[in-house]
Amino acid sequence: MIGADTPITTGQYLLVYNMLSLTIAGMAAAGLFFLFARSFVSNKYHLALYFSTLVCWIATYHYYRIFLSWKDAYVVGTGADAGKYLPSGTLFNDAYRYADWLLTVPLLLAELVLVLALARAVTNNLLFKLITAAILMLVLGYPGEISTDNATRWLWGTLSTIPFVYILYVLWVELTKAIDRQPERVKLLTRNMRLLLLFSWGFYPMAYLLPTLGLGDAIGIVGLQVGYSLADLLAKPVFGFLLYAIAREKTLADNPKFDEERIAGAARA
Ligand SMILES: *C/C=C(C)/C=C/C=C(C)/C=C/C1=C(C)CCCC1(C)C
Repeated sequence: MIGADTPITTGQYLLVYNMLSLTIAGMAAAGLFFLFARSFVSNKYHLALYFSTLVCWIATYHYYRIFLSWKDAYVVGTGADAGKYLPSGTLFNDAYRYADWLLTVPLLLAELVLVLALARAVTNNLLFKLITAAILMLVLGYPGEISTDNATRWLWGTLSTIPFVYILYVLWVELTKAIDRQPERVKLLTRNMRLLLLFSWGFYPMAYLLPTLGLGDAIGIVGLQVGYSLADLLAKPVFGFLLYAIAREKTLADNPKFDEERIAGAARA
């Protein structure tokens, strides 16, 4: 939904404003954390953590732009419209989200596959399938996103759901296979990651459909922004933390002396 074309209450305006602001802070801080956290995992997981940082910082930038665009799209109402925020006439640019997802979704998929630490040929094959499907999902979702016509939104939404289900299916099967090969602690974390993935990615199509449910334009616009922001916080920082925890457990399972060696190494340097 491009364009804020309906008056909203002050509470609704501030809800989105604060949610976007919180998301900027969360993404920026998480990106920094993943950068430093690499010292606590073995070398083979460093790339996955760099990808987590990239994902969070790309999102920080886009959320900052969405935040500014939200501010520009409304003006405070006066007179009979006091207590409301009215469309300013400036376009609210939601295309930032799709630009963001085109970059961050492939990186998130890469991050996940890297942490599984599979054989190289398997990794490449998986990444090719997943990233192709992800791009298809986003390209098919966009025409529906910018449409205010319910039938158009449902049509493109349904088409976009086909590659979406394929991605979840492939990840579910691969993660389930991976779980069998892991030490006990890692098993539990990998199971949680599988659930978080399903839960957070499943949030996006729900937020997308909200404007078509006849709850009113204001609820549609506000719900969409809050829903996508929550989903992004789960799918990027929270997901990144779980991946870090898995990489850390696997590092210690491979080498129980990892921390002693790390500290000794630091003392020598
Ligand atoms: C960090 C951003 C992430 C993980 C974005 C994920 C986005 C989706 C899973 C979007 C899915 C959609 C559908 C399944 C149908 C309707 C259109 C979309 C693009 C919202």
